Amino acid sequence: MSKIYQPAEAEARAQQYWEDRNSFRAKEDAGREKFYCLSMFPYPSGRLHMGHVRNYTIGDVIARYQRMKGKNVLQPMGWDAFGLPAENAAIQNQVPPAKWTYENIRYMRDQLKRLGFGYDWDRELATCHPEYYRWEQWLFTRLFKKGLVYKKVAPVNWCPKDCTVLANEQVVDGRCWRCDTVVERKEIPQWFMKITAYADELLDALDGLTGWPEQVRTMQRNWIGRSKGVEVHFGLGNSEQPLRVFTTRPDTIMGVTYVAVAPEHPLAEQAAQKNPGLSAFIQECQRMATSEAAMELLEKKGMDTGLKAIHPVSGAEVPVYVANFVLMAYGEGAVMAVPAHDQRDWEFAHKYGLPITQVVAPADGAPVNLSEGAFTGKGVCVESGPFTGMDFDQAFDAIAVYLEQDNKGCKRMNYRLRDWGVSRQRYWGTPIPIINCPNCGAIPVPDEDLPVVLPEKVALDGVGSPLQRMPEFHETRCPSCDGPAERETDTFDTFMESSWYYARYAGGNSDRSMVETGAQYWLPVDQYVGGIEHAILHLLYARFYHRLLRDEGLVECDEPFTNLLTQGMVLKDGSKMSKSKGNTVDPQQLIDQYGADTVRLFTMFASPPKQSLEWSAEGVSGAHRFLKRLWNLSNRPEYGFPELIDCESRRRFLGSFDWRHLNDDMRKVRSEIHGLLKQASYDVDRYQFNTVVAAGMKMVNVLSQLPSQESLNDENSGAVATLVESMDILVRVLSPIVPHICHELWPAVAIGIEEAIIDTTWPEPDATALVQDVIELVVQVNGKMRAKVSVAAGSNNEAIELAARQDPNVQRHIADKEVKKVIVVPDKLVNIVV
Ligand code: ANZ
Ligand code: ZN
Repeated sequence: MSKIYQPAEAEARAQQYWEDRNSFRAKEDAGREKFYCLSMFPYPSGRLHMGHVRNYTIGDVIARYQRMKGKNVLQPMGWDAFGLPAENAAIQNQVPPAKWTYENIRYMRDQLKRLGFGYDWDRELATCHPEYYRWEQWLFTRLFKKGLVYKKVAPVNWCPKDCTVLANEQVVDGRCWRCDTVVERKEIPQWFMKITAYADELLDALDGLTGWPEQVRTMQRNWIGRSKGVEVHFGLGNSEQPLRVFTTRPDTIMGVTYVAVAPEHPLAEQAAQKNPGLSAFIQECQRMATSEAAMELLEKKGMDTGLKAIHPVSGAEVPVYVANFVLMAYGEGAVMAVPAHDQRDWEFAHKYGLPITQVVAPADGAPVNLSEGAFTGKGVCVESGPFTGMDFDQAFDAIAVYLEQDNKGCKRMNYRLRDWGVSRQRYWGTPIPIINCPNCGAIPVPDEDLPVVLPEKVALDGVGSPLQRMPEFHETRCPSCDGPAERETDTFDTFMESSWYYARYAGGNSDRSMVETGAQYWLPVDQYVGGIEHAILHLLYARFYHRLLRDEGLVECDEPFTNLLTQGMVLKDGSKMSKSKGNTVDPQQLIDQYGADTVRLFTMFASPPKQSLEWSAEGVSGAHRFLKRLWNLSNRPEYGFPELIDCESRRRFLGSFDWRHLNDDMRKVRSEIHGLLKQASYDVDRYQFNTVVAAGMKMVNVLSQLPSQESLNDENSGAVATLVESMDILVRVLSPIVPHICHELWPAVAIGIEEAIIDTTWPEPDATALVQDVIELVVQVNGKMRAKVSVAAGSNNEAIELAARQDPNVQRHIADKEVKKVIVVPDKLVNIVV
């Protein structure tokens, strides 16, 4: 072994070794407990960035640690290969998206291998391969038949100059990012997946996801946004159809002084036909942003339609307004306004001079001043006719019953969650497996015609869709009537592919089924690691898709990810490392300069996984210096002793060594090492890898201070044994984090069989080493051994006798007998004669 630490060579040797032995190939084994460890797969953008390195190092450390704990580990890797950047690159560099993507994959795969991540590369997948997306198409046609997907008209951002649909991020200040043309809203037919059919299940199951951060569960709860409320019907003079509103505060119904509808509401459109002022107002509203966040900041504006609605309880007439803060997509797209008890309604009423009527009072009788704002708390109903005196719950039920009996409303749940629009007017994605026939409508592509393969040889110019210019792609025949028909040229949202890749890995890349039966062994994922930015969409879509797979009989469990770790951001000078800020550090350059282990060590040591990591060049070189010190420990003369020349002889030497013969100094050293190991074992279970590294560093400090021995003899065997055992512990503890250097050091410094580190186990602290200066005594009763007790070294005979008598087993044997004599042989035994 080399005297100098040369990471590049050590790392190449270790990686070759793992590859030759297929060390990370995962195989189902019903007799062994499995552990499926997954890091979110990357978009093949070109090169790994520090965020990837951090994510994948955390995952790899967990996977390697679980392996050392005896688990059967699966850790796969693949590519989230469809997406917009490939199209942009294609336009800029005149290279087809497929070619660009495959080249990036090749480069990034090499980078991942160079970092020594223990992936089962046999299971690698890229979502842009037809072998992958064909199953997505297949499932979509199944869902079509079940009614879980449907087509409806929905708005998109449209650039009239480029004749192309723009993603939200391609609209900059209302203009096309490429040609600066003002973007228009266009309504086009699109496909939707019925995630709302699973809203309750997705929400309720969050309670069981105790292995997820509470923050993520809360975000998902709010996203689904289930509200318990009442649907109320207001009469409309001459119309059969009532005006429906959704309210969560039916207790305020007697305080309604007007109703407001969204600008897109049919009633608003109807009223605008005879009212040019109103029509202009509605158009103005539609030009404004309609995102909920923007809505909060928007100045509240409205206009009277002139229509009157009839209050379902009092029969009074109230005006109908169009208001810009009412969302068409929420509830019924209309609200009953209660200015006394809703701040938004209050402001609106003030602005337009509408009455404000108090109908709820605080339960404690406190006064309410409605001239300053609404009273929004719950309390008791006042001035509310039959409901006066009721509290919120009583009024809720009573009003719902009243409305139900009169056919003017009912209790219901409302959700913020919308169905998932999966159509993208993009080229680089999975073709939607639908054929549009003028006679038969939308017909799913039959199984035998799947996959619908995306043509890869295309030139992109950013104008229109290339698929629409390829009659050989879109001109087809109807599977139902055989007449001429058109294939869909839209592709799926790329969240589709990332919603089920974890299941595909588990089943292997089978061409017989979407998810092979072997997947049941691995699923669910035991540990998922990724960024918090995926807290809602990706993780919610995956939970939804998992249920679709389950209900199709493809997976058995209910949830895809048992434990979720969301790693913190990588920062530089306090702000997020990102291309747009121009403050990125290229991990490749670090790997070339210091080696993979240094990069891995730095990212694990700098902060615990959940917290943000501040980049530090000093930290990187510090990590490198530490690895050199670790390496130098292996060059100590002791490992050159003929008696300790290989693992086997070291193991024999330790096996025959009696730790009770350690002198005080060595006992202290050994106790320190085992104490650090105990700490590290505790921390590694909680994924606090920074303090595991810290424990390793302290061990190196302790061991570096041990004086070197020239040869092995009776005098120094304790010191040598302590060193040999400690190095063994140290190498094992660090091996998940810096596997390459540990792979090299293993045969040189560790005990056990002369095998690679990959098959080793996590060390257990020796309890007797932890207790400093404690000796163990045998306790006999009438000459028969009944117990062993530990006492502080140097204890007097009384203390020893007391400890012996207190042992439960000893007590049983002396309980009802008379103790005649107690003989104490210091450091050895106690004999109680009864
Ligand atoms: C009357 C009322 C009185 C309301 C009161 C609140 C307080 P969540 O909890 O988010 O479900 N609302 C209903 N549909 C709306 C829409 N399309 N656009 C904007 N606002 C809408 O909120 C439900 C409440 O939001 C409903 O209860 C309704 O106002 C409003 F003192 O009805 B409430
Ligand atoms: Zn047809």
